[in-house]
Amino acid sequence: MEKTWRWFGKKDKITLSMLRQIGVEGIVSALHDIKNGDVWSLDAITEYKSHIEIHGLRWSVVESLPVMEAIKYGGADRDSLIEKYILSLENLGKASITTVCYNFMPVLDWARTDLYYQWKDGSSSLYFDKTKFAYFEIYILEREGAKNDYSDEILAKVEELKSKITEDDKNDLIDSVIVKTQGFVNGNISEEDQNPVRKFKALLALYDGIDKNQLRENMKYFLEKIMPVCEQYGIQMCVHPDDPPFSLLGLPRIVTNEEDIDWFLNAVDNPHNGLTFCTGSLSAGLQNDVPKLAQKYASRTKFVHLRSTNVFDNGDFIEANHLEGRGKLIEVIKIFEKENPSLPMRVDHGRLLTDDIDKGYNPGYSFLGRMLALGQIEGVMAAVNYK
Ligand code: DNO
Repeated sequence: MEKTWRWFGKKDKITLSMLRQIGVEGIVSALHDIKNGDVWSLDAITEYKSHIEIHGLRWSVVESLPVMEAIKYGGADRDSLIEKYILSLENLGKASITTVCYNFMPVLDWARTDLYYQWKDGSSSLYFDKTKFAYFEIYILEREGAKNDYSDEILAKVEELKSKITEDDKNDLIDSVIVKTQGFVNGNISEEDQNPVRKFKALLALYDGIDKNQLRENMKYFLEKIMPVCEQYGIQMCVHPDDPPFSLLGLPRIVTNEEDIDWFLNAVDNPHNGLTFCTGSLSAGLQNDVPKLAQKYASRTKFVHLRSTNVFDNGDFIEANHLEGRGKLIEVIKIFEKENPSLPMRVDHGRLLTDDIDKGYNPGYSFLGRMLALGQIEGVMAAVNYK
């Protein structure tokens, strides 16, 4: 597979020269400065692409071209937003950038409660604490009916947390769930928002009455509209699985498991409608056998994200070392190297290790942590291809 790396543009503290030195071949990036929903002009795309190429690399994958909420919930302006999306795709096609990752998750692009969960060795990783998330829904968002989504055991832990949580802890939790994890990926909430909780509640309200079937229909509608431009320019659309792959905040989730993946691939059975195979997101769902899914969907996979998780009995999950945990990366790499070896692959998330700490990297996107993982994955690729 092609060794790619997610880079956040010229403001990224990790430079293209650093990436070249560690053996990265392709860049995964987006025009992060363009407001969500606005058209990516051919000029802006070409300028960005040349900047990457001057550094001896190529722009391999767009991650992400964000799908606006109104497209997902089927708002009145969805057709005009899809028109703009098509124009961006057309411009990407003209610039020969043909792999486009996106997601169809309502409101949140991904969810974690802890960005610096401490490991015994002094490093840290991302973590999802189910009790904290339940507390966030029940007592910070005050979402109606939220309690019904949790077991008595979790609810008892939530009450315990409520009795001791400080104002600072609450603000940290808000910051982690809806600000810090969202802003840098062009999510709905950014550091500049004065009242993120109010804004978040308003976003959730947009999905009142939208169930799983409706969200599926809206995804199908979107895909059908964009397939002609994808066919014309050879663009491979690849949806990212929901992270985590289970229901949150009372919102429907439609890319979580085998049944979901079958559904969207069959609903629009076109080779340009594909999957981003994220071993990390999929592994956080106990229903998923990750290598089995990799084998089944290898031909419809257009892009691979490699990371792993461990899921605990209480429903929490941690981002594991890349070669450990439920992601079963060794098996997955073996499958993709055999079935679809030209795929772009990026190491996803890494721990904060030694010099990474205090560098202010985006959550999950450390330098040394990801570099270590890239080295491990490169080693596995070399081993599985050794004759
Ligand atoms: C987080 C990422 C997501 C992902 C998008 C794809 O680290 O996995 O932000 O890029 O959901 O659209």
